[in-house]
Formats: sequence, structure tokens, C-alpha cells
Amino acid sequence: MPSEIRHDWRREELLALFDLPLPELLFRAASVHREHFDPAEVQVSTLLSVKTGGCPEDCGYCPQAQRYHTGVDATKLMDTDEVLEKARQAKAAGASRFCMGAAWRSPKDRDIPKVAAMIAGVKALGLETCATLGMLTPPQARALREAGLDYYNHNLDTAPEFYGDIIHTRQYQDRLDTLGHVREAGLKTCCGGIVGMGETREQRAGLLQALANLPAHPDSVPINRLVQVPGTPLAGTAELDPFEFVRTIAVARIAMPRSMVRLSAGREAMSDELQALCFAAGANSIFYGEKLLTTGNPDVERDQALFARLGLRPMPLAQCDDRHGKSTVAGGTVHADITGPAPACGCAA
Ligand code: SAM
Ligand code: DTB
Ligand code: SF4
Repeated sequence: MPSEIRHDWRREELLALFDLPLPELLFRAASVHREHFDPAEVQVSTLLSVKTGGCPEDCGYCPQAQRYHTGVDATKLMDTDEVLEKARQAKAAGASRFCMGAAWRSPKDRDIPKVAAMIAGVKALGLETCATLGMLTPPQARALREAGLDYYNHNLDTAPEFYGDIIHTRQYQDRLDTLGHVREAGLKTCCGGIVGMGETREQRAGLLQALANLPAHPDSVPINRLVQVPGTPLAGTAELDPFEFVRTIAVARIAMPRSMVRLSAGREAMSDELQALCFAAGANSIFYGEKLLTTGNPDVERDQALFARLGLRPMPLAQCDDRHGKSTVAGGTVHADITGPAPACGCAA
């Protein structure tokens, strides 16, 4: 019987999944994964920091908060042409989605036309577009949608009861409000969190509960493993057991069966074997390219070798398939080929 899409997960149910013997948990997660996806396909996104550092917020994990001394210099918003050159390079390297990040608490209205021009340009290259700019008002969300934005990333980051230990300059409810504005504007949501910040297993279950019980499951769920950056308050936190990370991925897959579960920050420090376990547990998306926003990511050659070793391939660009009237993923045209040059999509390039 296919797994139900539920929005009423109880904390104890998710904890009971976390408590399963690992082989049983992996089996259940892998079974759910196969109901909605080809387990050999992994969606590939590339990130670019279009405005780095100098952020007024106090997120305890973040190297871009102005108040921490992390060696990240503040920059101004990049020029559109420079962003488009990076997007062309990402496409040529095999990415299907391009995510633009800005170290803002929230964008100013005068920033929106500049970001809109970037979004329109990236979209015209035939890439899916994603942005993460902080809190949005409803008109800002609508303006980004009109410019061609597909996804907006805004994370819940952790369980509601642990949030106040990590961030003091805004509330959990602020995040939920922005996610509401994003959904109402017709954007797809990318929303996940960070583990390894000293939270308990119950709080990891609490993050997944909060994500799965949103009015709609996020289309993409990035699960970040804390990248410890010297100078941030969370540097020096005890490392999370790698198997606990795998369990978190598996429970995310079971609780949100149709979402892309992304193995996000922290992959550079993971062995190929740990990443393979995460894919077996239902992860089906990665950030691809040498850099996340300010920290490192595996280089392209390492990821190409990993895909080849594991028999994985990049997920076709559903956006282009939709436009051509094809059924989405399985059997669709592969626009992004991580193991070779990207075939021309032709639809908007
Ligand atoms: N300023 C915007 C915001 O906070 O929504 C957008 C950029 S912010 C850097 C995007 C996300 O990156 C955060 O919500 C957090 O989940 C993740 N992140 C930031 N620093 C991280 C770190 N050191 N390790 C893991 N994830 C991190
Ligand atoms: C997400 O959940 N992870 C990405 C993306 N969304 C924007 C960011 C990770 C940032 C890691 C720290 C850095 O590189 O500055
Ligand atoms: Fe600013 Fe975003 Fe970093 Fe928080 S996570 S300090 S809002 S850039």
C-alpha cells in the first residue's frame, strides 16, 4: 500500500522511527523512496552567494553574521552579468538548478528589481531558479515569482523549542510567516534545517515534525550537517554520530515521501561510504560545485567519481520536460549530465 502524505505527524511516531534498528529504518525509507522516485536519480543544484557577509542577524552557526569574527568579508550585491556567467558555468558542469543566496535579514524593496533581473537571466539559460534572501513580504514574494523564480529557500533550521538557543534576532513564527507568503505567491518551497548543533534526538525529530506538518510538504528539504566555522558560537560543538545523520535523512524521507531530500552542507567532510548510506536512506539531491555560500563542498571531479562508483545519475530537468509536455522524470530527456558535458536543453538556452 502506498505511503500516505500526512501532515499530522506526532513527535513519538517520528522518534519511534529514529529508534528502529538501522537496517529496518533503511529498508522502510528505501521502500518509500521507490514509491515516488527512481532511486538511481539525484537532483543537482549549484549555489552562489550573490551578497556575502555583513548580516545583522545572530544565527549561531553562520559565518556571515557580522557580529562574529569569521574572516568572511562583507560584499555588495553582485552584478547580474557576473551572476549569469557563474550560472552558465554551473549549467556546463551539469547543474539543473541554480540557487542564489544573500546574507540579508530580509531584502529591501530596492533590491528586488536587481535580484529579479538575475532570476530572469538564469531562467532564460534553461536552469531552474532558487533564491534565499531572508524574510519576504507578500509583494516581494510575488515580484520574485513574476520574475521567473521557481523555488524559495527558507529553513526552519531546528525544532521550535531549540530555536531560541541558536537565534535571538527573529522568531520561529517569522520563518513560518515567510514560508506562508512564499506558498501564497505560488513559489515552490525549499525548507529544511541543520543537525549537529548540539540538539537532542527528540529535537531532530521535532525539526522533521515541524517540516512535515507544514500546510504543504516543502518541495525540497535540505538537511545540513553543521559546518563548524571558527568564530561562530557553535564552533566546537560535539560532532554528530554519522549514523544519526543517516537516521535523520531516513526519517525525513518517510515523513515527506514526495519531497526532494537534499544532502546539503557538511558533505565535504563526509566519506563516500557515508554519502552512499544517505542515498540508500532516501536522499536524492545534492549541492554540486566547489563552494556552498562561503564554505567548501566536494569538488566536481569527486562528485562525478562518486556518482560513477554508486551508479547514480543526475535527475532530468523536470522544468524543461514540463514545457515540452513530457511526463516528468523517468525516461525524460537528461539535460544535466554529471558524467560528461551537459547536453543542450534547447528549450530556452
Ligand atoms: N540569510 C538568509 C536566511 O538566513 O534565510 C539566506 C542565507 S542562509 C546562509 C541559508 C541557510 O544556510 C541557513 O538557514 C542555514 O540552514 C544554512 N547554514 C548557514 N550556515 C551554515 C553552517 N555553518 N552549517 C550548515 N548550514 C548552514
Ligand atoms: C541550505 O539549506 N543550505 C545552503 C542553502 N540552503 C542556501 C547553505 C549552506 C551554507 C553553509 C555555510 C556557508 O557556506 O556559508
Ligand atoms: Fe544572516 Fe542568513 Fe546567516 Fe542568519 S543564516 S546570519 S540570516 S545570512
